[in-house]
Amino acid sequence: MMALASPSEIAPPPPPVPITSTGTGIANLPNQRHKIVAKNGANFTLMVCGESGVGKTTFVNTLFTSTIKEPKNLSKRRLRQPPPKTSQIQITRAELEEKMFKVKLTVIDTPGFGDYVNNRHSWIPIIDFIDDQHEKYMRQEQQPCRKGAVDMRVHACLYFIKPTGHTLTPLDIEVMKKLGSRVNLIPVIAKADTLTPSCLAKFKQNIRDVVTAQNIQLYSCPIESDDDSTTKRNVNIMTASPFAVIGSTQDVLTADGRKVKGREYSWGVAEVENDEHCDFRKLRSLLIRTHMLDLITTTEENHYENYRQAQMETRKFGSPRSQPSENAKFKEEEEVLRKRFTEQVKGEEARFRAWEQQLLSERDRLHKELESQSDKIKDIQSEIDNYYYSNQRDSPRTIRK
Ligand SMILES: Nc1nc2c(ncn2[C@@H]2O[C@H](COP(=O)(O)OP(=O)(O)OP(=O)(O)O)[C@@H](O)[C@H]2O)c(=O)[nH]1
Ligand SMILES: [Mg+2]
Repeated sequence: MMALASPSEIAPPPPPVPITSTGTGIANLPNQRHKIVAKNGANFTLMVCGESGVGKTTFVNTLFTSTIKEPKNLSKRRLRQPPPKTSQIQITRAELEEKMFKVKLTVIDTPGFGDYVNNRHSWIPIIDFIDDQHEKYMRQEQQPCRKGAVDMRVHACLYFIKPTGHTLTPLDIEVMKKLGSRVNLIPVIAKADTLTPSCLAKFKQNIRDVVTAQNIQLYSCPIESDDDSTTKRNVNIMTASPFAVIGSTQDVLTADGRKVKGREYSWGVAEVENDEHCDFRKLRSLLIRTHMLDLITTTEENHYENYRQAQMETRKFGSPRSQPSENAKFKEEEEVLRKRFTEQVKGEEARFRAWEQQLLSERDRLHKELESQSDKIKDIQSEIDNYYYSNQRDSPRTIRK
């Protein structure tokens, strides 16, 4: 059951931390890598997905308003009201710059799934989109001139989990498995302000257990570092996963007079950028400060490479390659057909076995019948024999013979 956190369960907030467009800390990237990437600037693409109405668009807007002054496509008016339902994939771009280091940030907001009659296929366009970007990049790479190549491969995908307080749903498990094998998947608990701290801690543990049991592949960042404080910070960030977030673009006034982004309740304010209230700051830090480069590198070296290799294998053996947009759909249909076929075969096998069993018991019955009939015949035969024997003994004719 969802329960509002009571004021007694929310710890007093730490002092406010100002976030500005130059406060993203990208220049803290390890020096050599920083130099390499800084030459051209980096492209970083983030995707959000999850069930309908879980707070994805609000989160994207919160991330932008707390990080960048004026993101493209994001008017002030749009930020004042709750976002309308997202009906198609929506792309917002912004540029982050710090100490001459540029990052072109692209955020992909996706329509929520789970509210259709047919849930099974409503997330397929998201998987298609991810595969499509790998495919487009691979084709561009094969061209003689690769200048101006467009790269929208997804470097991190935030999967929003409904704050039910229970565990992952079968739909979550199914979609997370598909995503985890394609992108750096980061689980996020939406609307953390609707759960009490103890309920949230239990929920996080339940999710971790299911992720392990179901073998769901999540992004795991390198934790060890030469510098102890960095290692400590990395441990601190990763132990927070799944990241609980509160989304809000509204400025509200706290009891102690601070103006913060948050959600107002009769008992107080749930603050977006308060580590005691949620993990928003940890998640933002992982994405655009501490692990952005690792997310980009692992996408290139693991996920893109897996896709490229799989495609090359398919082509090598000469089977006609389908478009990635068809792949997921095709695979899905193939899976359904395979399941149906297996079920039919199983059904037929069971029917055959029952029939075989029936025949065997009929055979046994007939054997027994045959045995009893032959016993009867034997009895009759011996009766006849006895009869003849006694008759022959008593007959004078027989004696004469
Ligand atoms: N309590 C609470 N409500 C939230 C939070 N984030 C968003 N909401 C509310 O949840 C509702 C849905 O938010 P959206 O951001 O549109 O959700 P969405 O996942 O983008 O929805 P779709 O586009 O339909 O998939 C809105 O009324 C938001 O104000 C949160 O952190 N806490
Ligand atoms: Mg939306």
